[in-house]
Amino acid sequence: MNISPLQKERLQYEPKLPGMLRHGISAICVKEGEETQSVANQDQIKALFPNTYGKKEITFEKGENTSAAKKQVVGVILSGGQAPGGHNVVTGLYDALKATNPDNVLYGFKNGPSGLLDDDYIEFTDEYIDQFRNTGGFDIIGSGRTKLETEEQFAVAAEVAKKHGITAIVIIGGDDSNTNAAVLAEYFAAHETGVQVIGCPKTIDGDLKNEDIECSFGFDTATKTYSEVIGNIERDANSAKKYWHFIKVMGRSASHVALECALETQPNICLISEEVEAKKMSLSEIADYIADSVCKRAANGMNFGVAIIPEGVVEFVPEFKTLIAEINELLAGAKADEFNALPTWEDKYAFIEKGLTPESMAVFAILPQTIQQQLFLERDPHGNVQVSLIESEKLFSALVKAKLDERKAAGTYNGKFSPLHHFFGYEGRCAFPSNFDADYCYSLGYNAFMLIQYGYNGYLSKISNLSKPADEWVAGGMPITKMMNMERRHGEDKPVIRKALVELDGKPFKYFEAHREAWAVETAYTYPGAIQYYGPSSVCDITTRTLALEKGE
Ligand code: FBP
Repeated sequence: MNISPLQKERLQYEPKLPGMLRHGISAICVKEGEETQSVANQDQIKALFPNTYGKKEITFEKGENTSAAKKQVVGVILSGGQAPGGHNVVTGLYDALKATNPDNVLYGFKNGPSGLLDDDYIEFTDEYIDQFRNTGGFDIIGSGRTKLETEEQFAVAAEVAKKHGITAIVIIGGDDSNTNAAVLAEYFAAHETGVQVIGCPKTIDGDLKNEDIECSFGFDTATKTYSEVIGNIERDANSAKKYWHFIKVMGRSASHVALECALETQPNICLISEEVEAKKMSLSEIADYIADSVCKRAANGMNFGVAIIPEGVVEFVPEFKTLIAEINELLAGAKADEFNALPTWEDKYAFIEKGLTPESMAVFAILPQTIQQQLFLERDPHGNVQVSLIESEKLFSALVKAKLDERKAAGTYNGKFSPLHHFFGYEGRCAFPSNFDADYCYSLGYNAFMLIQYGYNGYLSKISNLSKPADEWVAGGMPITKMMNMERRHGEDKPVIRKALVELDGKPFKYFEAHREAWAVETAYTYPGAIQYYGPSSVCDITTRTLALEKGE
């Protein structure tokens, strides 16, 4: 196989484990902590998880390994969007499993949870796994978005597990996948299958975190990758001095990625969806906010700038949410055919005008025509508008342009506005994991096996103290039920891990808030440069600004 020089080097990199896991498998013992309670709705969660609720949190320590000698046959699944480091979770799991007993077996179910249901798997060997050490991507077994959530699916999973003598399943996924891991763990316990389930916290979006999980893996590498290119663009903007760059960054719902990139690069503007929602900002208010920065900078002779737009922002604009709901209603059922049969956009526009409330029509009317058409063309299988496909970077630059035209006409602005658009998302999801993610993920996988070996079920692999050097990291496990509360989802009350949105009273946002007024007017850009894999630890092993600020560093 032809591999790049960097990949060749990275295959040799030895990920760092937490100090307490460094003394060899035979010297890892368990320290049990307190019994746990769910973060809210304790009675309901306890009733739904009678076999797995209330278990103790645990940490691993140096000491005699007292786990039962038993052959382990483990299945691993990668679930959802790619996140750098996923391969290392698998290699860490494999190494701990083989170091414990060379006869242990690791299966990888292919293409996400559907691989388990379809009994589509590979058995890992040294030769196969060694090609993937410290590399990005999920191509080691593939990923998928099938949800494991119904009793029928659980019964199939139990059958497949029985067929192969599987003793444990490791699910590497986000908040939804780990919620489902907890439900599967409860099912296996209730049906006395003897199969354990362990989860690992993954997502570049950074929205699977709570008082136990300091961050999900992949967030570090993805945000460093985006920050590198945003910094490069800032430097280009400051060199050419002629473009305003509107940069959308991934993060389906929460704005952690946008905020971290802003902390790393100090752009002129960064929208935070959670703030937009809290302040009930309208599209027009957001456009004015950006236009103010454009005007102030133009007045100082700077007709250039950089604005970061979080992918999910439009869904946090209350009036836009209402508009989407009305459009979904307008095209429900047979009305979609009636609409699609109309020959011209003018006819369609008249249909829309008749169907929307005046308030929503006013919002619709200010959208650029390409976005208006996108709202009606790109629909999911249920006929709903696919908000994630809306090019919000273009939407906001068009709205800002309209504001600037008005200001020009009023004589309050006399600059030049040439916008350019970018979307950074997929570029960061499969990057070579940073040293942090390579170490963190390997530790998560290694630790997941220790949880299996000690018989835990329905636990999330937990590595904490992450802002410190790896030898000070703390390895252990937390019952997933501890992280759960009841939420209304698709018309039903469900037990779920709460999605962590950006906290407006949290330290990362507060830092940003304290500086953004200056950044909006000045050119205060910072250029993080590319991820460094080799060199001084002060450059290679640093984690995110978000984590450092959260830890008060
Ligand atoms: P996960 O929540 O599964 O980790 O995925 C998050 C994400 O990377 C988002 O940032 C993005 O909106 C979405 O996946 C894109 O999904 P897809 O890969 O299906 O296009």
